[in-house]
Amino acid sequence: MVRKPTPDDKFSFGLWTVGWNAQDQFGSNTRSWLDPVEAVHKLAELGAAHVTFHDDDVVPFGSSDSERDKILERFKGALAETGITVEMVTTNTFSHPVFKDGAFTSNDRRVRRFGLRKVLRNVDLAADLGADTFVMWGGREGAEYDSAKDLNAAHDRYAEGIDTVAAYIKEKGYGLRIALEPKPNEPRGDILLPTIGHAIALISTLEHADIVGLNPEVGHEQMAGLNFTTGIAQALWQGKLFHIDLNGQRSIKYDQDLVFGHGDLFSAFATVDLLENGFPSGGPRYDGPIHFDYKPSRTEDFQGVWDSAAANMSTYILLKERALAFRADPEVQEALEAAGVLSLAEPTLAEGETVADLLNDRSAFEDFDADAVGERGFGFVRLNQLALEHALGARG
Ligand code: ASC
Ligand code: MN
Ligand code: MN
Ligand code: MN
Repeated sequence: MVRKPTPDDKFSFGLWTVGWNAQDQFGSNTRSWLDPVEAVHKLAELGAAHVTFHDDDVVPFGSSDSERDKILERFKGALAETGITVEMVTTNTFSHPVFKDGAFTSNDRRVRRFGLRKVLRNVDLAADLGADTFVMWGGREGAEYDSAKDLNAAHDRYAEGIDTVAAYIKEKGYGLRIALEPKPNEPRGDILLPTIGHAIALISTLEHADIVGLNPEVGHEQMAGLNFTTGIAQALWQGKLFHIDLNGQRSIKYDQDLVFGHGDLFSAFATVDLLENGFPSGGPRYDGPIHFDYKPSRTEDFQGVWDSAAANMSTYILLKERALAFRADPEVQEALEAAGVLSLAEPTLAEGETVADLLNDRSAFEDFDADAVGERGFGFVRLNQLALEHALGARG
């Protein structure tokens, strides 16, 4: 039996996840609309602590101000009744036809200005609800055709848009940080900021880079054939892992948004190990919410929706137990030592040593026996097997 999640687990769900009506490219919806108020109650029962949403998930696009106020009042009532809080808010700048060529990078300036206004209005709501993070997934910022976009100007406009929102957050004194969410493709043929690395590079050019970081999604990196854990490790190292989207993906194909662990399970183990145990020799830690961005498969009815929501949390709890046991195992500590994992934290030059000192150190080069040192075995396979046996629950 897996223990039941509690709010201390900091589990969080997008309302668009359990609320997805399962319409896809090839078929109409297999489930009906889910009232966000019902979703909040159900997620609270299951043990979640937070919800997140796109503006349009709660307030339908085009609602009048008075309709919006009424809907939000009712929504806030559900939050108050359940104790669920909103830790992140994001903006839908991808569904309406007006955004078919993007929002911040649309070739139509009127759309860029409308997109910015939609985002800024939602920043106010995020602050009002006490969220910490404002996610930007630029799903339509991209192209199908290389001739369709001036890519120099597109990066200028993307940076301009993000900096404008960041400046607004600072001007208003909101306690919000922006988290960009990379994705390589789908719904556009190619999306700008396709991976964690691309996004970090753009952030470094921003005027307000200090409050802009990342919201990496497991499946989005894996769609690009990349190692998600390696990606978030670099984001952590650079102080940019502001938020996370956990889900499952089975190799390079369309965005599956499976339950966490239902894709590459052993990679999910490594992700939880990093989130819960940190780096082997210390370093920056993630302490934000454990946010799931998955889609209950189209085959599921509402029972399946709630089973799948619970499955994300159960998988995380199980992997966390296994990851803690892995690091606590003396045999693993010994294997880490033998593999040199812990010695990587030692700087390559000694304290105070200069390049000239290194050049004068004959033991480092002239007298260095590369052939002898080249014979060393690192024992990584043994270490990996220990990880696998822990992941499978075969050890302690
Ligand atoms: C988001 C986010 C995504 C997309 C997608 C919309 O806010 O994190 O990955 O929107 O879930 O379907
Ligand atoms: Mn996805
Ligand atoms: Mn996501
Ligand atoms: Mn998604």
